[in-house]
Amino acid sequence: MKDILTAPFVVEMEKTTANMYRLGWDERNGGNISYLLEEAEVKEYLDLSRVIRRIPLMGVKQASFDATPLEGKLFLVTGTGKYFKNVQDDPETNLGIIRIGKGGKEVELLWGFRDGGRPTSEFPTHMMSHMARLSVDPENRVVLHSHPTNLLAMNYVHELDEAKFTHTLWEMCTECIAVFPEGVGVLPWMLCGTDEIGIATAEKMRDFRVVVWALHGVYGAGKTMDEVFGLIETVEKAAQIFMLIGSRPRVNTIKDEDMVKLAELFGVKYRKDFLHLK
Ligand code: 2HA
Ligand code: ZN
Repeated sequence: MKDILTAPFVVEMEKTTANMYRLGWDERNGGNISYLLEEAEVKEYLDLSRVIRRIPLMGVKQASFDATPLEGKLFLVTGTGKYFKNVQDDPETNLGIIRIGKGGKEVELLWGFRDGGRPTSEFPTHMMSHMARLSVDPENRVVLHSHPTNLLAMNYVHELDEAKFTHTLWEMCTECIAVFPEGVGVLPWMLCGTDEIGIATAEKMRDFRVVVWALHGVYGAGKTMDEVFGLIETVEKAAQIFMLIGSRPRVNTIKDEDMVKLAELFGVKYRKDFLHLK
């Protein structure tokens, strides 16, 4: 068996959490990531028949929650209450590799959470988001939640209408419409760690890879860690420009007609209804 600490997926998770911490997006225990792994890639590092412990999931309504499509699937996931700041120094305590048990109501721990820890309290929302993304993109593997600073600030001063919010972001950097042509979904403030926010997030995830949780943070999803990280950093950059402009009068802007040219140049399918075209 190879050393799990050298596995590319573990190293990628360490680097991503460290980056996000240093960007100031994931203070304290803020943020969580789940990474769907291939059995073949994990088998090189772990004996998949060795279950360390079984962990029932909290925050799910046992009767209605159903993650049957994920049964048997393996995930690398950040731990509840754990700090992104500490992942790189002690991955085995702050991360875990789990296999989804019956209906997704419990998981089997195969590695990690060495101090008796458990997956992020947001894991049910992650599972629902994975199912939603997989239904529209069978290659989706990463779901990530974070509290990017400027995006959060923007939530306090910008209308939370999806079309308007997306349009403003698209105006803030030329390539935004090419990076997230489907726009961003926006949910109103909701209580986190509940079935309700999980269901609402998953519903948005059918149409968007980025879903803003108003006054809280953001969920991102994609095929690779780079794709999801790139999405969030582009949205955050646009929000930063918006906040830097503040209430100063805008002298110049990117026009909707220019955005169309860009989307056409990149050959992306974009939300035409989020633009005001003549
Ligand atoms: O994991 O960010 O939303 C801590 C959080 C919960
Ligand atoms: Zn959060």
